[in-house]
Amino acid sequence: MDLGQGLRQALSKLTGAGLVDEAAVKSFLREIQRVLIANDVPVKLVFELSKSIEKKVLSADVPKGLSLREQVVRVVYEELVSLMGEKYEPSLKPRKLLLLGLYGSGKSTSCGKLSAFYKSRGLSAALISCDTDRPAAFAQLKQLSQKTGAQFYGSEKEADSAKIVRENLPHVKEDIVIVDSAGRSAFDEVLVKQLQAINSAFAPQEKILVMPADIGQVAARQAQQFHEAVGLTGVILTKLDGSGKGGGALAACHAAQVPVLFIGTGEKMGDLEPFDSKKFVGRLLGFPDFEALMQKVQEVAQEEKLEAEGMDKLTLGAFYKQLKAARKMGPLSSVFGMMGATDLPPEMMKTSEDKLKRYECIISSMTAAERDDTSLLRKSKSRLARVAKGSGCSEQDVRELLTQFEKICAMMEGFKKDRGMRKKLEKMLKKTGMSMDKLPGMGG
Ligand SMILES: Nc1nc2c(ncn2[C@@H]2O[C@H](COP(=O)(O)OP(=O)(O)O)[C@@H](O)[C@H]2O)c(=O)[nH]1
Ligand SMILES: [Mg+2]
Repeated sequence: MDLGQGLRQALSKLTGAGLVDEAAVKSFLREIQRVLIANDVPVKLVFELSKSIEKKVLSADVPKGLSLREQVVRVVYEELVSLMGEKYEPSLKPRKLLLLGLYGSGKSTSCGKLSAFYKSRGLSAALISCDTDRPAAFAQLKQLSQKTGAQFYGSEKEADSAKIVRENLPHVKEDIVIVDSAGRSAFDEVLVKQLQAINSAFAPQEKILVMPADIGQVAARQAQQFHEAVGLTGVILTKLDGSGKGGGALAACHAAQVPVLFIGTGEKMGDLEPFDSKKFVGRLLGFPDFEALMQKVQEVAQEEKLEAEGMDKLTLGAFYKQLKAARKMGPLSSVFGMMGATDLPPEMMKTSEDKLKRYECIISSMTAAERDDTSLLRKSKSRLARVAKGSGCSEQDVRELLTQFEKICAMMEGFKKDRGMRKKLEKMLKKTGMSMDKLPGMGG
């Protein structure tokens, strides 16, 4: 199970629990610990994190408008963000970048991606091939430069990489100059000497170590070694698309105070993004725009306070309205999940257009009293038969509707302790509007 899956599962267990109390929070924290450790986040960091979550959740005052479960989600989000590090804002000033790292870490690919990134920001870019070890390295980088439209510099015959820099640099006119260096299968003296020579010939503002995310917490030690050899300004973590250990590598780098500048998320030239821990964690937890969502939850809670009571009982009429609204917006499972309604019967969320029409007929065939109190229909065969006949549906259809409705009522019962959960759900449906399109599965 990867980090995102594990975290989402733990969260949905917690938010699905009928009552979120101290015991539920503690068992949730144990699960989070297990997931993080299994995903190679250093144990020391995991314990610090869970201690800090526990302290914030159990001893701090819950901010206005948040229930305990929402508070837990918020704190977990914030703590994970601070575990993974800072957001990187790439400078758009002309500058020189040296990429280094071991074999196959993704250096050459990242050189190409970086040139594409800066070009998309309106800067011109140059690539200099200084990998004189691998025979195909020159051709590979040249090809990448053709893909991204970067200028290419190098010398296929020259074996001295520092000399390549010295000879080519004076001719480079581009804003962003990126040097691709040779790797080794392990960190050693030969590599260090070569990098130091390039470093002094090139004098780059940025020295960026490229590491694949699947090395997990080893990332910290590797960064340390390279830092001592040439001094690093940051790292690029590649292959975050395939690795469940990305969280471990990110956390380890942050703990070692090595900033993660970019992450690579695929083999294509566009698959590079400046690292943003909020975005990363939001995606992991399944809420890409977590802050907007949280704000909405709080707004809804505030409004709800101002409003008079009057919706203490869920009626079939209100249920029907809700059902129709839910259909219009597409699957809302992530919003509902966040608010604790993970047990919403899936068949209800998937109710077909046809069924909705049938439900509408059935409900409109009921008397106001029956809509207010469905037990009348359960108690009286003749009432049930009358509604079925009046709506042109079978008695089975009517019973099915009652059953679904009763399930919802039972679920709502479970939320009684949770301030105005039902009203929140109803308001979420009304309010969410455009911005919810950004959530997973919300499109269309
Ligand atoms: N899936 C994925 N593959 C990557 C990523 N970055 C690099 N690769 C692949 O990793 C392999 C090694 O990359 P390369 O740039 O040649 O590594 P180098 O030896 O450090 O220069 C190539 O097959 C790349 O396509 C990434 O972010 N995601
Ligand atoms: Mg290479």
